[in-house]
Amino acid sequence: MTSNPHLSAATAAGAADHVDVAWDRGNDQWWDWYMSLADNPAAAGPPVGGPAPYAGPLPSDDAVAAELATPYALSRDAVDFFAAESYVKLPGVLSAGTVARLRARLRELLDAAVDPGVGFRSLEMMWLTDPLVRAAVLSPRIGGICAALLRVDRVRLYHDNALSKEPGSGRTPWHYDAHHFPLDTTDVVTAWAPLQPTPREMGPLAFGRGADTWRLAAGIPFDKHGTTYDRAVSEAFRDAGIAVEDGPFAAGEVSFHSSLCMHTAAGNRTDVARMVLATTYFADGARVVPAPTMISGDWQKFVPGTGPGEVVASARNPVVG
Ligand SMILES: O=C(O)CCC(=O)C(=O)O
Repeated sequence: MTSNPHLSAATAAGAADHVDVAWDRGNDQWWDWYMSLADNPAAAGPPVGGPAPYAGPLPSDDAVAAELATPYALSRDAVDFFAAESYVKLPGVLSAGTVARLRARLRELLDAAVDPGVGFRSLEMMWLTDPLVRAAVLSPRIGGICAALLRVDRVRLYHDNALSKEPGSGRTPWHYDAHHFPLDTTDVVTAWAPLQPTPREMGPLAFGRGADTWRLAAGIPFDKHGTTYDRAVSEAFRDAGIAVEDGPFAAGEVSFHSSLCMHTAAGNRTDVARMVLATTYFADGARVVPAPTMISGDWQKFVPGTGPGEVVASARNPVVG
């Protein structure tokens, strides 16, 4: 077995599915590792042009914050769809101007912090220092949607994430987030907000249909060194006839997926970076699991001072919405 170059000697040790060891690098390195586990059998097609940049005037930070503070008219059908499918895509959560403003800010933050040579660039905890990102991450509009979808009174923040899949970067492997987040609840939801219109060729987030589909993957041995897990999940879904929703996102459309939702994303074969603000929230009252694994990354950064078995309610986990 060839060891994965993104792993340290400690995390590489043992069998390919041995993950009961702490992650010992940063979260950006975690993403580099995780993306390397994607099976990229063949290019899905030729390079194509990406979406045109937003042409209208950019709203002020205050206007963005005001928009993000207003409630979203969530339909009963959307809540029912989320319960049945473990994800839902909602149109018009953000205005096109807000999308463009957030894209410009996340680009600045990523460019300042992350090596431009990396194909999948990530940055988290931006909300602690950037007021515009804070308005989005602590948005009553987004937090309200998440609480309503989970049918709970209150959600707390787990973390924010800027994710930039650069032109030419490959697939995101199949996974479900309950495998990652060291939280003892599956009442966890990620708001995945693309920061441009996102056609299929750009690799929009794609979902395995059906709330129980994760069970097909639960018995597949994880492979921390290579792509066998991702490939086996694809095969299991094909054999079971699982439908995959991999359609485009319009500007301002946001998807919400639970931690049991199986999801993936195609590579980006456009000439524009696929930028996303992905923010995760959980039902108030959740605890840290007894034994987090290396798949949880540098999780202490997101829940400082909170050990295994303890309720997650640190200053970095405010109630949202
Ligand atoms: O953006 C991607 O390609 C993956 C994101 C993801 O898996 C998530 O936000 O849960």
